[in-house]
Amino acid sequence: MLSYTNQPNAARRMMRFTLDWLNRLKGVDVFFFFVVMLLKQLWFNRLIHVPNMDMNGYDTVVAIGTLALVTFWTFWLPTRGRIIALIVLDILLSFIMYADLIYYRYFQDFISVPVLLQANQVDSLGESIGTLMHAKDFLLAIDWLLVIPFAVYVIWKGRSDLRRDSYGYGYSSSPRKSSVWRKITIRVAVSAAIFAIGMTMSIGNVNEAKKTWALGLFDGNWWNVSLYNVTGIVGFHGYDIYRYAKLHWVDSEQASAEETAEALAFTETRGDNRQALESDPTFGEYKGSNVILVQMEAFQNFMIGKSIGGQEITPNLNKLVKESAYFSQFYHQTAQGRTSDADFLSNCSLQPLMSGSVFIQYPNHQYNCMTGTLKENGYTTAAFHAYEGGFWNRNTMYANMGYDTFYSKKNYTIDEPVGWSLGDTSFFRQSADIIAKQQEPFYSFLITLSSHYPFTMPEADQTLDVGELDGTLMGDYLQSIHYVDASIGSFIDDLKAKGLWNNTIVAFYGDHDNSIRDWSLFEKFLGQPLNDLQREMILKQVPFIVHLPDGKYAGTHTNVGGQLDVTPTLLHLLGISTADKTLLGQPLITSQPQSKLVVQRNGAFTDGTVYYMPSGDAVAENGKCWNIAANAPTDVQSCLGSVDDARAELSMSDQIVQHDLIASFRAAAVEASADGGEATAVSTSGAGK
Ligand code: GP9
Ligand code: MN
Repeated sequence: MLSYTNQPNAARRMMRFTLDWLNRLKGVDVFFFFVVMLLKQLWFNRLIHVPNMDMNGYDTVVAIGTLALVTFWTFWLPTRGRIIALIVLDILLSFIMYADLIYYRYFQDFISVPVLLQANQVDSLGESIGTLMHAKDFLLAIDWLLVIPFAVYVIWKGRSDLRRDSYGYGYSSSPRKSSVWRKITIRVAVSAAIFAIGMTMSIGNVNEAKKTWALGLFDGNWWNVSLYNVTGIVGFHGYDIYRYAKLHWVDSEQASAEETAEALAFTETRGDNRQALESDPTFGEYKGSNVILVQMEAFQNFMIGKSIGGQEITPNLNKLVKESAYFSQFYHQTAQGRTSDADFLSNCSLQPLMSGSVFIQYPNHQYNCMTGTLKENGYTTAAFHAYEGGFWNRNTMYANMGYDTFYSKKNYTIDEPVGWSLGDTSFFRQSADIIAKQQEPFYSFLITLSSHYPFTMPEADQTLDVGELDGTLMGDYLQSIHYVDASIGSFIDDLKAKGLWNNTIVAFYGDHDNSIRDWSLFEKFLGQPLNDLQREMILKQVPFIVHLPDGKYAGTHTNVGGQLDVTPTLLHLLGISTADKTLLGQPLITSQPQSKLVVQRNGAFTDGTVYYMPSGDAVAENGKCWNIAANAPTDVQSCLGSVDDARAELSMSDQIVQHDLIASFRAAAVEASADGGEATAVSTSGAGK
């Protein structure tokens, strides 16, 4: 029987044997590392269990490639150093995978640099962390039981062998110069080869995927989980660090003092305009009301009031627009960030980015979003969307915007699946139950999903007879819009039954167009040919419907507006001043309709009289100017006067978003008040937090 005191010696002998063996079979430690880490990645992939994502041949090749990229440099080290480096890498990568796993189970996303910079998001894991840890996760670290004691032994052995240099890698026993150089050359050559192989297997393959099945994924960046599907977990973190560094350190320059002052002056003018409207009787007319704001997926304005074969497509909204302030000349202003852009525009009243999404690229910058402002004013704030919480980086961005709670897919029972997720009828029903339990006053922001492209509805929910459009994208779109309309009808009934209809401002707007690009389908449905202006209006106009508790201001409002006017409109009605907030929009419900310019991300704009479409060469005079009433092109001179205003709005917004100028404005204001000087008229009230 082995005595207790003999055990350490046996263990030590075993370790010594292993070390000798690894030293003799050069590089076999790296081979083990690859096998172990590959198995862990396979296990990780199995544990996160993303639907439709299995580690196939492609993923394995990319995973080996990324492992080669994180290990190539270890060949520069002597055997013992390399073994320790590999063990450290093993512990580090396993730890990252484990952290990602826990985070994924809660947020359906992976930990990214912005998440790490925003500690309060991880905080929200809080009490539930215990339920997120499963016994089988232990396999991700099972090898630590052996490798950690082995690492300790190797370090200890290294120290005691230092004088003897028994492995001949420490250069302490003056080996021949030529043999040292030979070893260095071999190590550099091996590491260079591993690096080259790693690059080909990982980045080479990812680049191929980017040209084919992952086309546009790295530009859109809409979901980290989709990126993971292409890069693997190690590659994802490499890409995430690259993405962050490029955006925040390489591509970004600090805004100069002049640029900051210019942006401040620009937004102050907007604030002054809003302040002037605070003397209007509409300001504060609905002080203290709850607010429910619904962003409707791909809901275009041309659906309102339309019928097909004698059937109303949106009977519930048609009824609602008669009882509400309905804006018939209201535009979405989204760009590549689609749904997330609509959300940002409507809640934070700034323009979206030219490329990418603010939600993904600048989720930690400061904004004066409506959510945060309402929270500061005592509102309970919540967002509701029955899809993966990590999509469009909502988990991170919503925490920054000031939502107390974000109810995502995991908070819903998927009892009526439609398209991507839960059908809107059940989504509204389950959301209303949560809303009704909230502390008043509340702000609830809901995002629908059932009318998402390609609009495939279950047979039972296709209740319209779309005639010759049957089987076309347009036919499917009409079916889905009809279904969403019915869901909204039930939601309104539910709010009435719950006693919320009369003390809540309930507003709806469409997020963006339906992505159907076959104009013959629109023409068939509308029964007329469409010129460029009509197409643009169909594409860009979404409904904006504001139901006030007493039904006041009901009817069709023809003054123009855009998504960035949503926040100023609602805060104005609630009597919350936005004079010192960095917002671009203006209230749309005032006793006298205000004139304004609605600016699109591509530089197009309208004031309700003319519609300007820029030309591709960015020469203002080469753009096209339309007279809306005449539905015909007019002299470009009629539009040129506003081209610079539109461009200024876009560039000022970009400065603010990209250079985090709201943070600078606040810092300047704090400094000014600390100096006892006159505080600059900027928001000191936080970044929507
Ligand atoms: C998913 C939904 C869809 O959460 O917001 O986004 P989209 O594809 O319309 O931008
Ligand atoms: Mn959308």
